[in-house]
Amino acid sequence: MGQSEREADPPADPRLPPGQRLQRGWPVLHYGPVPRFKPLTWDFQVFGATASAEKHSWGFEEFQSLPRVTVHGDFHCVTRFSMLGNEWCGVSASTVLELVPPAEHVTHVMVWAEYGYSANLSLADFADAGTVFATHHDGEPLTVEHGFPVRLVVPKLYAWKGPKWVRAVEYMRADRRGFWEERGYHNLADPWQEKRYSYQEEPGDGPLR
Ligand SMILES: Nc1nc2c(c(=O)[nH]1)N[C@H]1C(S)=C(S)[C@@H](COP(=O)(O)O)O[C@H]1N2
Ligand SMILES: [Mo]
Repeated sequence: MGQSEREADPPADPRLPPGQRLQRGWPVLHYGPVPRFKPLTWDFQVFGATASAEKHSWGFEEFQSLPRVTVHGDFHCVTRFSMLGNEWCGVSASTVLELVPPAEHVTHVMVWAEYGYSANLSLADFADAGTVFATHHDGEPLTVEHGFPVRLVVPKLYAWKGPKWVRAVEYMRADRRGFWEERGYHNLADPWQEKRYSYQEEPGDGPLR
């Protein structure tokens, strides 16, 4: 087929970061098994360097009754698919910071999920208005495969920074690598700068491996 017979490609959506393509439908992607939800023992802990030096914990009903927000955000997996314009409803990370203030000198958080999955974030990325502990996507409760009852979403970063099946947040006075950050992914995960892999890191981008 000659070049002239081909339709020109439609212009790329400006919301797509470099190297990403649009995904229709919502794939399920994670490492390991899907955890079973146990409502009686489920809790959401905030621990580490809290201002009170105490660990804080919400039960399932308590967490569900925290103030809620709706945010719109894109979703970029480092394996190169993106979903645009998602609506997430849940508890803003900034609400967690208000209700359980971090101690002075906290610079990073680790978000922990079932089975020890974790992702580290700078306090600034965690406090971003788009960062939400989501319980609903596009008006529907999350399915268990997508993280029910609670997952984090950080729309401005690659999606591995958003653990499904979240159980805890740890306040930290220094950065530490999470699950994928220890296994070759970039500490910072900025999709607009294609910070995908740890070999791209520059001094200061993350703690030593
Ligand atoms: N607990 C947990 N959360 C996780 C992961 C995981 O392996 N375990 N994978 C991450 C990655 S790489 C992506 S792209 C998204 C995928 O979310 P989805 O399955 O809802 O599309 O979940 C993120 N959260
Ligand atoms: Mo991913």
